[in-house]
Amino acid sequence: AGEAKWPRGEEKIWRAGTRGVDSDVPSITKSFVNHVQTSLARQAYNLDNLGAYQAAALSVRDSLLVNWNDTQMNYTRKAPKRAYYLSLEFLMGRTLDNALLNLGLKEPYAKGIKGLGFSIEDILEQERDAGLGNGGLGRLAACYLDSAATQELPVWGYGLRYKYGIFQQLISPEGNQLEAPDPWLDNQNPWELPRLDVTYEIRFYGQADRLNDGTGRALWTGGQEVLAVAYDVMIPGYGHRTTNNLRLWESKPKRGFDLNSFNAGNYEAAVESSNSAAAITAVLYPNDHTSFGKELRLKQQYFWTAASLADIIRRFKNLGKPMTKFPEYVAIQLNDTHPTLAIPELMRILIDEEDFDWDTAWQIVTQTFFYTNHTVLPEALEKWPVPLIEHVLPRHLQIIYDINLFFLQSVERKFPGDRDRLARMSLIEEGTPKQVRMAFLACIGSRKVNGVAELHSDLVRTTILKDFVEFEGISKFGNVTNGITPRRWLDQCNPELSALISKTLKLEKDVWLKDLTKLEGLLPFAEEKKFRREWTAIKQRNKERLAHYVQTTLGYTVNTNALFDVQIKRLHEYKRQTLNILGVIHRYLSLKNMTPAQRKKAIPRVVFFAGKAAPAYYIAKLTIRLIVNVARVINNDPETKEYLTLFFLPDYSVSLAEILIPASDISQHISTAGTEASGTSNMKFCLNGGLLLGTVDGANIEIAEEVGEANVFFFGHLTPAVEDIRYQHLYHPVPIETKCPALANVIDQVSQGLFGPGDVYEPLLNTIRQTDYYLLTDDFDSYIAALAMVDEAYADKEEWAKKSIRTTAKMGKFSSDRAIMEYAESYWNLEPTPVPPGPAL
Ligand code: GL9
Repeated sequence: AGEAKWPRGEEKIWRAGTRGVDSDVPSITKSFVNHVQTSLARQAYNLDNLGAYQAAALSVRDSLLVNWNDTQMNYTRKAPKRAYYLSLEFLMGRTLDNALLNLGLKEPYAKGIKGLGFSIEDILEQERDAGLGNGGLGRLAACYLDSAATQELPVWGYGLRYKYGIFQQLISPEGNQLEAPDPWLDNQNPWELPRLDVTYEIRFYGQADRLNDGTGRALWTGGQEVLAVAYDVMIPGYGHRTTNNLRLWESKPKRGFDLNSFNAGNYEAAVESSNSAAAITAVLYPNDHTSFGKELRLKQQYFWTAASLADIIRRFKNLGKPMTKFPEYVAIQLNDTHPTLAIPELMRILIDEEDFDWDTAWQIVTQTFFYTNHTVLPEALEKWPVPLIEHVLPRHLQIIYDINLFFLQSVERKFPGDRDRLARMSLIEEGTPKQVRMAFLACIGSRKVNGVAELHSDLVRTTILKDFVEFEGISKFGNVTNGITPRRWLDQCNPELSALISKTLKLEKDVWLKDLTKLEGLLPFAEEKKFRREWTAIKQRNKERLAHYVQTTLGYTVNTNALFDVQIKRLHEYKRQTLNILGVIHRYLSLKNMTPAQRKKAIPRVVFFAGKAAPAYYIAKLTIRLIVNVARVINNDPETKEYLTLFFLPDYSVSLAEILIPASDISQHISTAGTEASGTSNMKFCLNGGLLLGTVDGANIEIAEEVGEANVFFFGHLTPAVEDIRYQHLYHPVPIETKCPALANVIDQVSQGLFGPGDVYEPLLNTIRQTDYYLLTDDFDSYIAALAMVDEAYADKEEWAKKSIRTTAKMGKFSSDRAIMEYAESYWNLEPTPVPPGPAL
């Protein structure tokens, strides 16, 4: 490529300007003090830990920005194909530690900060989590950004800059979940770059008039116009300079306030429309696995997809290519159906603004988009009422109807006279009101569709999208098994284990953290007693770190010699936290029935729960209440507390996961078979040498394939049986006392008030006594048997350590680097585009 001419002034004068912060301790110290004085306007005498965190963050940001600039410049120059990851959720957690590790600057910063009288650990604790997501789906997006940057892929994320992230969870004295706002931006956010000049106008409501001039065009006018403002978040790759971008949109009024009302003295009316504009990105919807059909949520989805597409198209147009080349330069990944409106929006732009005919436009669209499905739970499949879309997005409804018309015509040609099939496949579900089926729209508008683990992708192909597989052919429907970034989920959260691995493999961590299959080199060391001792000692210190956390937050002393048993995830019936807590009660009752001598032989166990329930999910909230009240009784029973205690840790977050995961001996992933699409925390636990107790579901299956079934604890019915069993529950119910006496007894104890007034729990218990949709009565006995196997295995410490080492050693497949490269190669057709050494122009 020809060298561009220096644009202004003298090149060497520009080049002599500072470029970030040098990596030596004196330079870091200087930059830190400089930020204390000139960015924060403080001094040594009034600098607290929070201020020190901010100064450190601003200093690190200087380096990130230089890399970010060079990366973007490089992409602009080389003009590679780019991919865009559209996700309503990015569950980023904290940034400072991750940025320091990815830049390789943790040590000099720790030293520099120490020299200034602060400790790096205290400073890192000051950062608030960026909780812009609900759970696995949002955290997956964050892991993928880390991996895309690490693989030097030209990938940007697009999302929303919620003013309030996922709610803060409090637990009342009765054990109820209470929600409080998460004002995460209140202390300023050093990691974002406001781009007040990058804005787009987004329209809602109004009317859409077809021009009827033979072109298919329409004019969309009137309604409300809102401004989308860009905020950029730097995403550093690990071990090199590529620093990608996550662009988050904030909504704001197009005009400050309504001047007519203002002049008439009606100040409330004057600011009303500005308030309604700001409301769009005010708060993250806290629901997982439910589709709600609320107008504000629809506005979020359109606001975000329209702003993102406008931005992507503007960048593409700078290349000077015709729009027909768009799919050669742009791939757009739809993270679930949330951004599906991008499909009719691109059609609208191509037809109404770019003057393309329908077929050409549809050709461009269907070459550009890719759709990932993340769940087969029926209640989670998004549907929007037709009248709502018509009201908010009148032009898009016309386009959706047109897409549907042409689509059904082509189905009719392939399957003539098959009326049922047409009804099943229509984008519009009949009913009052009619609804738009977003998964179908995402499917037919995309070049490829994938699920997130082998079993899940099979279920997508054979259940929810079966008709579409028959119509479009199987090759469009693939699988990309999820992954996790080993930087955050091993090196950052478990630094001692990371160091032991590097020492043992005789490799710099840069090597194996970028090629996680290298962990296999640990296998022979499982046989060495000395290594096992080191391995176990690290687990022990991680358990003590968690115990310290529990001590300082809940005021309880935890027995760190016990087996640590962890279930942390969103509260949901399908994930069966209820099965776990009923299992805990069963263990408690067994302990109570033992003689002291018998009890002495029991394996002491500490059970940890954490997770949030959707605020309106009554049954899930009752499960939390039950856990908290069982804990209160069991933890205070002098007969048993040596052998069994349990804790519900409030306000689960990425940062809390980073403490819990390295400390677990066993973790539970016990969804009813066929319901958990993948799960990703299962991978995190196993990577940190925690063993897995689970059902034959999601990615558990592939983990077992890798680490060997001897190293996991499986139980429960398999996916193909589930449907039949549910049918039996409905039409040939067997009383729980007959079917599962052990469970019946546990439920009785709850009902009779062993853990506080029993009537409170009746609605929860009835879900089990009645339809038992999630098969607790069918899986309980084998669950208890599996827990006993865990006890037995844990009794042999040497064997347990071997299992733990073998598990970590075989987790290479689950690096998100592998997953993102599958997307890049088999879906997006993208190539790594490294930043050349030295400063860019
Ligand atoms: C989820 C699935 O339920 C998980 O099994 C899967 O691992 C992740 C990521 O693919 O996606 N789908 C989904 O809607 N959520 C998931 O976690 N929900 C939340 O993020 C709360």
